Amino acid sequence: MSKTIITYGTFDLLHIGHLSLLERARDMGDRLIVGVSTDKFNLGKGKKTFIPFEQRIELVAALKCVDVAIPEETWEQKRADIVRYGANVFVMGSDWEGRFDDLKDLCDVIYLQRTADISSTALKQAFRGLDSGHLNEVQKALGVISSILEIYK
Ligand code: C2G
Repeated sequence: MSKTIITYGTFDLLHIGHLSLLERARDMGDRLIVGVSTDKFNLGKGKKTFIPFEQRIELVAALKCVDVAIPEETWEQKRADIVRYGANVFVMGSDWEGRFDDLKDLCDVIYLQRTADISSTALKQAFRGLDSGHLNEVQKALGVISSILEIYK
């Protein structure tokens, strides 16, 4: 009996905390579905992303531990997604502890320990200290990463 895991996130400036969460989630089952927050949805969360949605979902979809990446456009879509993909387990990091317990009638809800000392917010703060020239270099470098992924598609 195959086991499907589902999780959601912004995954801005994809970092080891995101990867660790996704790999631990994948290891709990046979298939991992990941909802990636659109830029519009993030504005609703009061989050301005550094990397546009199209690149964030491409980077997440390229990860070995991710089987399906879908857009996350609303808070409410989780229930329909869980039914649509037959998810057995909903996983989030511990910073969301308790927030999605209402989904327990549909599937198991598990919160995994968040990775300490790294966050997209902290990375963005570090970038804010750069002048615009350096910031352009960083964005170009990040753009190079997604074009490299094109080659390996
Ligand atoms: N995470 C983690 N360790 C970190 C940073 C993030 O384990 N150092 C986890 C979060 O707990 C979350 C996932 O990685 O489970 C994605 O984190 P974000 O991209 O910050 O997601 P967020 O903006 O919190 O959006 O509907 C749910 C929302 O889409 C979650």
